Amino acid sequence: MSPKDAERYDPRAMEPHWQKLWEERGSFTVADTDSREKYYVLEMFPYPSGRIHMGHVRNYAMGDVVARFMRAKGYNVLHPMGWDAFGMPAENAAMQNKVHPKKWTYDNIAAMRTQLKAMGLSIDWSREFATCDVEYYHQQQKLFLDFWAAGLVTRKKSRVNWDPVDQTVLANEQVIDGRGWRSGALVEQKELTQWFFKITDFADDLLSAIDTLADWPEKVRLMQRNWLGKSEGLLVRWQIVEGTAPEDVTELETYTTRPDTLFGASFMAVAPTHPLATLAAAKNPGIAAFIERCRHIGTSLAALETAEKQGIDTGIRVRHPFDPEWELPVYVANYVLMEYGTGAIFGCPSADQRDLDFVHRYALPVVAVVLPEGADAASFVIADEAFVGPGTMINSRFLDGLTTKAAFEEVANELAKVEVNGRPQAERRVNYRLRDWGVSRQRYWGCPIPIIHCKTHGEVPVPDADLPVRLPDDVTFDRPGNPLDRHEGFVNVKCPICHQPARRETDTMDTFVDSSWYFVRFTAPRAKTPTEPKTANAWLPVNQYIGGVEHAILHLLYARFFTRAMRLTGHLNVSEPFKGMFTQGMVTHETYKGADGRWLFAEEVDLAAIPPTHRQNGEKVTIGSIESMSKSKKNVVDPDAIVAAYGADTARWFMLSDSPPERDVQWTEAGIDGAWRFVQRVWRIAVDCARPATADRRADRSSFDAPALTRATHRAVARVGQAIETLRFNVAVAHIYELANVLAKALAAVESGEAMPEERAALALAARVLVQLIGPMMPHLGETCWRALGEKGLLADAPWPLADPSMLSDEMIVLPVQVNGKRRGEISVAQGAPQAEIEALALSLEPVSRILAGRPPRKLIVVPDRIVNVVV
Ligand code: ANZ
Repeated sequence: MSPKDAERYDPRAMEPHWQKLWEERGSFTVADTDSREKYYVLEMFPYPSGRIHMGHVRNYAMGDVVARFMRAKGYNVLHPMGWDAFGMPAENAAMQNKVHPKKWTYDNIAAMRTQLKAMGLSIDWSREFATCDVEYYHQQQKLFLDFWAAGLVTRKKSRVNWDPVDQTVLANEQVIDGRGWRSGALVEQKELTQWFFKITDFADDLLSAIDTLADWPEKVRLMQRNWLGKSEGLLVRWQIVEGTAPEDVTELETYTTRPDTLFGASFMAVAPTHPLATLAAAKNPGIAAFIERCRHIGTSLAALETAEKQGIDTGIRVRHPFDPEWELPVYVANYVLMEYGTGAIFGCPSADQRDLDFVHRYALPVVAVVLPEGADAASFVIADEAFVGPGTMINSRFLDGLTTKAAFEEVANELAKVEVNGRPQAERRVNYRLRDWGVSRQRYWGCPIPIIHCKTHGEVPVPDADLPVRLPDDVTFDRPGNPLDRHEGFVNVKCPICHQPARRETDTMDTFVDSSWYFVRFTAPRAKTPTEPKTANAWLPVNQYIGGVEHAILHLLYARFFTRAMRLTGHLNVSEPFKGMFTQGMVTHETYKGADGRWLFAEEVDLAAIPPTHRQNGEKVTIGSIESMSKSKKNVVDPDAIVAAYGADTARWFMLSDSPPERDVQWTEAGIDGAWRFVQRVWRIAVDCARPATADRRADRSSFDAPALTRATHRAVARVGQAIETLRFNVAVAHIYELANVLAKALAAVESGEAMPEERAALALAARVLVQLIGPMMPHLGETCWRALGEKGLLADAPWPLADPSMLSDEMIVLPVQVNGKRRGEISVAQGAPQAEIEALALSLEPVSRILAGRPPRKLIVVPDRIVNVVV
């Protein structure tokens, strides 16, 4: 098709054409040796479920805009793609459909690769890999052994969530209301020997380095902090009243962050698996039965917190540290975790809601010990709600009148002086909620752990020459459990040291391990070592990482751990994996319910009817709430269908245009139609501008304000660039619409075909720029228009246009930005730009965000057209 003649733009013809050309020319293949400044942009790699969904389209469209923009800005851009390919769904498919996990996975990858390629992403496909490629997990096994040698891997007994149906360990997140997320079976707690990565070794650093992550969303940093859960408290040893505990146990150690509330204590509680509970259970079947019931609640704090607080009195009594006459009962309680602190607490119901809920069941006393500011001591009581905040101490003997903080110090100091069994009665202690990372999975479709168990030599690493430990292909899925366990050839090996019969480890690694370093591997995907350290250091950290907020905790934390562990073992030398992090919102859609209450696909509903009806049976349909697209609610839109009907550019444009990228975007027919119309509009503008004017207009009759169009063009360049740099794609889109409008108006004015030379120049510049600005978002349309305008090369190779500052001056103003009175930089904004835009720009300035380190400013003062003051 000759673009110039075409009235309508046909993406079906043009999109594959450009994709082929980019591929042939290797437009997006990156060389490490390129001397231009490096820029690494990455979207979280997909799980090969079989089809891409709209969330992927949004995610990859955003990353592609950044990649294409930075390339046009002159950077050497790395923008790779791969597959997070191990995991349970492949095994489930194997069990249900009798297809091998490997085939299922690679077939899915092939299908999804085709889909992603149809989106026209500027990806360096030469670096593609899947985590289930033996070349990848080979290197991962080496990393495991390096970590092992560095003391970062341990094997220990731990209580795990056990899914009796799937016969596997579940992460806490996979236990929902006490049931396995996949099987729905009641989860049990089981003691298993498991492999762990010692992520807790890095707890301090993982926490303090969050402050350096200035380009991460504050909510993500907060989630990381909370997950690490640093708390500063006191270890308190309580003396057990003689003769009340079995086997003459003499003390009970508790961990508390609120020693100030010690005089409000009304009971002690130990975890169901606490040694004292075990001893008590041995003598008392009632206690044993209670503990057995507790085995069926998940091990997570969340699971424990939602479960009803229950306990049982053990008959054991302890003495209050400040009053030998004061005895407190020791309970076994379901809400106390063995893995946290010491697995034992003192309960202060007036200052802790869980304790309050607990005592309401067991009629234990509630004594208010903290008076909130402004409350009246005489009338203050605690009923159903504990007061957990700070205040003034009451009913607390020598602490009365102190602030909670001072009381904490007082108790800590006093108890440090007292000795119990030769040790101080209390010691300060910093605790992290973070646990070591259990990486063992009793599954087939994962990276084998390269260890051999020998009766004589214990755990022996598989020698380097024997790596990789390959997953055998000939496995069966006809029974639950781990197929590797019953694969004789895999299991039975010789000890590498004594050559006696030994047993191969059959656990495979958690798939989170695979995704913890794939971004490093992209820097040298074919290396015979896990990394090429020099190359890794040159590319890392990833400049901009983009993905779903659902990975804001675990994946990012594990990747941060891996970066540290890989640095320790010499594989790279950077401190953080991701400099910039962006979490995009979800793609949502209306939901529809039939008369029988079942979800319906949009295609099944006649929406034009009033009220909407079912196309087949004519029954009334209720339009439900707007929800994230999900197969279960049938409110999904298939990207393939959209690409087939409108082309990838239209889908990309819509995904970027409608809402701020961090917010949810609602998929609507009207929205996609609007995007489609804009595609056609840009095309018409390009065609019209390419048509040579037939005659010169007489110099005294200008048809439009050419200087104004040129100024608008430069303004658009500046604004769109700034918006993309700050990842405000919807704002970029709005500025592009603006330019298109001005340009279209000017074009309409010269419809007669007559234009003055300066008018023609202004139109040509505006059209050229418009095409360049849409390029990162709608690359195929961009290339087509670029050609239509008479350009010879590829738009993908063209540099980003430069805005002439003098053209901005009457419209754009430069505002200095101060932090606490000191000038830290400047922003350029349009005169009279909305306050919100100025504020957002000022806060996104690198020096400002660094100083703020995620905290909101105390004050933000914008003096219109003069200055921005940030007070921290
Ligand atoms: C007495 C107390 C009084 C507490 C009070 C709180 C409020 P963070 O801040 O998360 O570290 N705790 C300690 N170990 C526990 C365990 N293994 N399972 C369940 N709860 C446990 O929480 C520390 C607080 O959580 C500790 O302080 C302890 O209860 C409880 F008014 O001690 B506190």
